[in-house]
Amino acid sequence: MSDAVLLERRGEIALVTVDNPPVNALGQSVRAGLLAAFQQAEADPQVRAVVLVCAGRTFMAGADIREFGKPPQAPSLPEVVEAIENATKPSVAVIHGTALGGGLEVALSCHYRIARRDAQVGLPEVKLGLLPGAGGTQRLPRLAGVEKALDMIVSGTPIRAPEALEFNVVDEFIDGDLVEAGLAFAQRLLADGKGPRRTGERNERVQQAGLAELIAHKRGEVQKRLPGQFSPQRCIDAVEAATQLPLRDGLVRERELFMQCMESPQRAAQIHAFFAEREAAKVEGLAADVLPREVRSAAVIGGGTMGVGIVLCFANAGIPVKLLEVSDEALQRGLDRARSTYAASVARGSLSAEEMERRMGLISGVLDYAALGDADVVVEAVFESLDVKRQVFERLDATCKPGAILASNTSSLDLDEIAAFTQRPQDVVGLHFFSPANVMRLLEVVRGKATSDAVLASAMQLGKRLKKVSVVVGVCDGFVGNRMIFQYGRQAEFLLEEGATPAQVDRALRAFGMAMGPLAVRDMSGLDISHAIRSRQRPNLKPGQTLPTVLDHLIAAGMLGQKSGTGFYHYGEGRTAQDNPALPAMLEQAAAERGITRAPVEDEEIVERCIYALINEAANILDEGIAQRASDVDVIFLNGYGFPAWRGGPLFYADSVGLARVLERIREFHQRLGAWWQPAPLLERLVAEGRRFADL
Ligand code: 3H9
Repeated sequence: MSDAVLLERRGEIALVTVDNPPVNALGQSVRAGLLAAFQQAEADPQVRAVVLVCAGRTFMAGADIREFGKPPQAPSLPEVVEAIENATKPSVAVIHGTALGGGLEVALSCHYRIARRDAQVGLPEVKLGLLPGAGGTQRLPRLAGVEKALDMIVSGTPIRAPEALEFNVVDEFIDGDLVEAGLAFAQRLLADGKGPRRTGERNERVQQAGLAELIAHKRGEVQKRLPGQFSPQRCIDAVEAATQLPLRDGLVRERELFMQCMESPQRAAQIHAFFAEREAAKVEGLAADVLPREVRSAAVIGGGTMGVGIVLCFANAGIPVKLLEVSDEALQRGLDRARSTYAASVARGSLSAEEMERRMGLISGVLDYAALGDADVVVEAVFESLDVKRQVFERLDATCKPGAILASNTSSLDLDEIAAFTQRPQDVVGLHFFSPANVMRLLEVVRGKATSDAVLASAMQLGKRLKKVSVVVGVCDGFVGNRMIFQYGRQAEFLLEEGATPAQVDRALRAFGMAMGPLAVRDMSGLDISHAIRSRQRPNLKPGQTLPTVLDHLIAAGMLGQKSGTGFYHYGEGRTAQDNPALPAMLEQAAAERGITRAPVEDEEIVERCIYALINEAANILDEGIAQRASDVDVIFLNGYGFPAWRGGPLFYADSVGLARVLERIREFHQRLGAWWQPAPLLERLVAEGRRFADL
């Protein structure tokens, strides 16, 4: 037996306990321990049934991802689950927390499954560029049916225990002590004379009529929704095998497909993304003994789209929150907006009416700063003007209790200047939410010059409670994400002036994998906003840095994007984007102003110009210490800007292209296009030293 797995005898029952913190991942020692325990139980004539439980906070959360890409070590997980399923004594998996991936596969190979009501089960392998490789694609359809199994395996989204019960994945709910519940269930099995019930032998649900059509439909849908992604289609292939082949052959097919995914570069990128997200939670330079401040109540200033989105984040996390506005009318508009957002979720079925009322009950509206005196954290989400921020922060300084965290949601102003409006700059931090704040996962936590360790740690902890992916960034124009996106967006506009069309630029970048094209995004967020940022940046341009002028022409014509019905595109019935007929003449004029003639542009150039602009700027950001690490930049782009997870983020992608190649292209662009393409010194150093961003 290994240290991670304990085998005990409880009368006629063998109790197997997995104890491998933090998440009971199925590393080699757990696999070996499980195999040995089930073999011993099988061989022991005194044992009549086996109960499998996990210690700590969760059932097994999957294979040990850190072992992927290394030489395999016996026993493999498929061997382990086969031994469990084929045993002649009935086995019971007792599930709490999250039974995920290989963890659920182990549970599926047990003969019975019981679970806590708040447990979740799922096969999230697809999110790592993989598919379930220890029988999950063959056994889950046999229990839950092909349609449900396909949904779960292709989306990777776990289901909650009540749904698991409905779909036969779980047999019964349990309360109280896991071991006691498991033993009681096993004793009942024995008393009722029940023996093994092998999932792999339950063929009825994989042999129904109409499955071929169901699978073909799913394939088409995934092709459309997730173009360019390798593992979702392989997931479908594997489930299809369950409907066409006997278990043994289906398992062989699953293994082949699993190995294909394992070798795919997309797998490496997605696993990088997984660990990058966890790494981002770690803040450099924080004293080990720093204690985050407790947040029991919150306040948000400003009831616009952003402010209300932030209010919803607090209410969703169960934190009472006050919304402050300047007039009754504005306050009512904000509260109405909160209610109507929840009502839309209720209409969609993703929230119960009862839960909506509970959350609305946590939100209260106030008109007077005096009402904020007891708030543990205040987030300002008012108009982006330093003057307006000054008024807000001076009043917060005068009214908030000592130790309150004073946060600004500014997306581009200087946080240090904002902090200096108060007598307590150490309590000021940036919380840069992304719109819509209640939906987007990214939170840039801006560390000002004076921000104290305790306030920074509190902000990170708060981000986790709000279910955000929080990344620490330093102070500069646009922080990390927007500073990079300025470069990307500017290239998109230059490319239009040089001869591309909005549809071509957007199509090329969507084909690369971006969730939306850059020009469609601009139209959505409003061209007046882009124009205002551009105007603010104009005085700070360096010699040789010129700006595209197409935006000026659009604004002059009153074309502000979706809100005015026309921008880079024209929006007809149902908001479908069509060509803007006025745009070609504007682009001709812009080209003439630059002294160039418009000519066709290759898609490859579009992708390289936009993506390499991100990479070059990210290298400067790292050099200046604005981001803590290269993988943080990837996390920001994956969670806030629709960068494809299967490419791992801009800097993982740069490493995979090869930095020498990236630099070579940037140097060419520098020669041809001028100052914006000044190669980042860090990129030059890395290439000279033969290193990658991952080596930093
Ligand atoms: C699989 O199973 C393949 C099989 O089908 C076939 C095989 C043949 N391995 O997320 P947290 C670490 S593929 C190694 O912050 P939470 C994590 O890095 C796998 N390490 O906690 C972190 O370490 P650190 C399918 C893992 O409470 C620490 O645990 N399974 C693994 O917010 C805490 O993690 C999945 O994809 C792992 N599998 O969330 C599930 N999982 O402290 C992946 C976590 O050093 N895991 N760690 O930074 C999760 O979704 C979440 O971790 C979980 C807990 C929901 C379980």
